[in-house]
Amino acid sequence: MNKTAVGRYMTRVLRHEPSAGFLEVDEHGWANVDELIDAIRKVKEPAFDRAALDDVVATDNKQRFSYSEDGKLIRANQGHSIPVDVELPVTEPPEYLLHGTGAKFTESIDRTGLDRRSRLYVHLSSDIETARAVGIRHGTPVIYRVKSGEMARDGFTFYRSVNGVWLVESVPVKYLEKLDV
Ligand code: HQG
Repeated sequence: MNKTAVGRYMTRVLRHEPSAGFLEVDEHGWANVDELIDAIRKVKEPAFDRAALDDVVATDNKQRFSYSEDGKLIRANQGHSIPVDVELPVTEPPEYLLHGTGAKFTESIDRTGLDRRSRLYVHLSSDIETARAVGIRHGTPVIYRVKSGEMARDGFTFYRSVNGVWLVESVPVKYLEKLDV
């Protein structure tokens, strides 16, 4: 089984385009496990089953997916573009967080700050390796340091996903500084 391809397909249908998996996703991001397995069988892996899905969920390198307590539903932990509320806990952030991006975006970011683009939130990380890896996806990486503590004191709400990604609706320019890395 090509786990990476299945995982990519799952992020696409669970975060962005449920119709591509003939699925419905509820207001909290949950989709029916059996329907997802059927979709993966049709589109990617004819022999896919629950054990294979358990394996994809358990071994995903960013722990992108969770089951409901009864195991009948599944959702992406974060990263959606469709409007869902995955009931993330509001969490007090550390004094600083990081955002990795591509050099091609910095002129715009320096003018307008970070905004959520096609996703529901701006994604932030707490370590430099992750920020760099996120940035490299967009070309030459650039890392911003975000004054998250000051933002929280100014009333911004931060959420922490189960896999350690920090989320916030936007980051105005005054809370950003480019790191020399
Ligand atoms: C940039 C992956 C111009 C922003 C990763 C980013 C992450 C602006 C890009 C997760 C801007 C959006 C999210 C502005 C923001 N002007 N560019 N005003 N504001 N941008 O992919 O943060 O594998 O939607 O800097 O690991 O790169 O999907 O966000 O470069 O955790 O689980 O617009 O996706 O995780 O790109 O990545 P993305 P991201 P998964």
